[in-house]
Amino acid sequence: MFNIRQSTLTKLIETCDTVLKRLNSEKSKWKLTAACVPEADETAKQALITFSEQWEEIYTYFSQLRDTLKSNPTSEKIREKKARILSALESTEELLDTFIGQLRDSCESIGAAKRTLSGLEKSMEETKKEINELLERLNKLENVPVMMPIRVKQEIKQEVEEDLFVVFENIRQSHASNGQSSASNTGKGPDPSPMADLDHQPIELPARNREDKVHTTHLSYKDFVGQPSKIGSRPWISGFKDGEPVHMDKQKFCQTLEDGTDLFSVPTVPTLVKSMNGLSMKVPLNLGFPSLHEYLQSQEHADVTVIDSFKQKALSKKMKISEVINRFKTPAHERDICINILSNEESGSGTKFDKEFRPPRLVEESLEKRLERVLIRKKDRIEEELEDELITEEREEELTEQKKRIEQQMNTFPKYLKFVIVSMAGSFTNVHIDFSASSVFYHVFKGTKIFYLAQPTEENIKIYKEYETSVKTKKKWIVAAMENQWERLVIKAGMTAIIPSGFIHAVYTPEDSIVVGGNFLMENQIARQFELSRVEEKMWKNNMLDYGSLYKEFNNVMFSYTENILFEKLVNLHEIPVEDIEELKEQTLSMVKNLSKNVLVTWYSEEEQEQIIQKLKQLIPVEWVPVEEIPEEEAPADIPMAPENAENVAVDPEAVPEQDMTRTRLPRACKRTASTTHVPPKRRRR
Ligand SMILES: O=C(O)CCC(=O)C(=O)O
Ligand SMILES: [Fe+2]
Repeated sequence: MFNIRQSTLTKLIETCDTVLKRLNSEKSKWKLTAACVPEADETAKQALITFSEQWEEIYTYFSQLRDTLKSNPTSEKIREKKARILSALESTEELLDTFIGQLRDSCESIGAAKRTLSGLEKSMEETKKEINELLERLNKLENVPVMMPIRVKQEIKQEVEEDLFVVFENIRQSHASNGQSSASNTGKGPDPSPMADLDHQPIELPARNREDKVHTTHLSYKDFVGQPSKIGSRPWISGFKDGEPVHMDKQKFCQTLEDGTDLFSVPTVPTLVKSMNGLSMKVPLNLGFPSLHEYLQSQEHADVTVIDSFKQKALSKKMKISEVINRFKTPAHERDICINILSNEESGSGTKFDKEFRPPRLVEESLEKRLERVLIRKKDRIEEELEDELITEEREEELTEQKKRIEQQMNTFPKYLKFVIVSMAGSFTNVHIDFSASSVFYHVFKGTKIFYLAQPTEENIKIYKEYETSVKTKKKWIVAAMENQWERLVIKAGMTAIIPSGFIHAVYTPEDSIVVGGNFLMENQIARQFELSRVEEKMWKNNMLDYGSLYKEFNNVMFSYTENILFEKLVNLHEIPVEDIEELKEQTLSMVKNLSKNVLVTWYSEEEQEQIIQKLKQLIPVEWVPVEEIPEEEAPADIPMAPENAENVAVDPEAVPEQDMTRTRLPRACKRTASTTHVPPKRRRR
């Protein structure tokens, strides 16, 4: 056995010293690190403690080696010590590898968590900003005492509150969808179908509104009448859906027919025709959401006016039909607006729809269709006479003038028989009577529509007129004012409803729907049609109604009907079968009572209007009406407006009248070129 050389030993001892120094500092680092790891991180803390113990052990082995070296050891002894150190180092290395692997994993998940956190932080910041801005708007509102009418203030306040509702709703839904990722593993994710949120989840309102909300599954219509939110708005419609007044289903005045085979004339009560058979209506069979574009597209087809039903207002910008279709692809609960297109009329547009759709046969008996047929016949006769070579110059001039007038009338003839109504689930069209009390056919192609109808009794019409012509701050919604008057009519795809003149109605769309409808006047409804037209005209003059919502040609049509149909009937009175006399008498008396010179008339000059009125008076048989009952020349049409203290109406003295954009159709005239869309000047207010 050889002893090791002293110089080698000294070198080895020096190396040992350096290593020991190093180990000393390392082991205190491990100890320190272990102390810093929070208690919660059990694994990391344990690993670090094991490390520091290992270093401790290695340190001990090294110091033992050093002592051995100093005591003149044999190489055998040194090898033994070295082996112990190597084995300790090996297991430490293994431990280190595992720990480093763990650390790497932790770092990755920490990175991901950090990224999620910063994303969350950002969206929280945005939400906070949004809420602050909204609250600031609310605060500002409180500080505008004089300038703004209370009604306007209330409306802005309500709008802000609705926006807040949307912010909270988005937060609620993002919570729900966060929950969905874990729930989907168990197959219990929320129903993604349209209106899913309204169907299955209780809507949490912002705390401020919560107390006000009446929200039970058995909500009656009385309850939703009391809702504080604005009619049609997102929170309102979700309450309405829950409390949809199905109890109004009991048949009171409507009728249901299996098909149209027995329907030869326009019925006097709202009629649901379940099958199209016998209606003689031609519809493009595959019209639906994907094919809508193909049916409504045309070169000159202008963009459409879109109402956001949540806001009950038309959007300031029109929309391309392709965009409308795209928006319908978004699931209902993710939609930011609720599209309801009520004013898209297709007559003469040249679209595939215009070519393929034919309204039901019964519109042929409408006042407009009768007038149109007479005009066509007269024009044909004029043209025939003009071809006569022996015609005098004078007669030729007279006939050419007449032909020109007829052509002018035909070119600007009312076209309201091909409305394509496209509505998102959740749309609500507030209570109204269609323009000029026109009658309606309404065929549902896709989806479902629910009508709530009230009869045009004298009392109901009185309430309606007061409601329409008063400013909009009301204590009671008209639905409540006409309690027990309503009947609910569900129109499913394939069914057609015929709504006669003057029926008051509101419409709810429970699912995405496409409808084609048409409006027309009736000869036996002249008085009511005049009555409602005068109300609308007055509202237009007072800036409460948009010009496009009027039956623009109503007065033109009345003068032309008098000149071209009524005069002839009156002149040939003795030839008319007796059973028609009563009807003719009623029509004539209604006409003479209501026909007056009107700023909206474009087919006749003022002088011509006057001549027609005078001639009508002369043609009335004396036995029909005492002379003193015939209205004076300049007698203005009687337009009863809501008195300041009308029942059910709280009038805010500062409030300004408001245009109601959804009550009837919106400007069909917009589709025409600007030069043909003539808005007549309003007469000076009395
Ligand atoms: O379908 C709707 O929402 C409203 C239909 C209606 O009553 C109308 O356009 O006058
Ligand atoms: Fe309507």
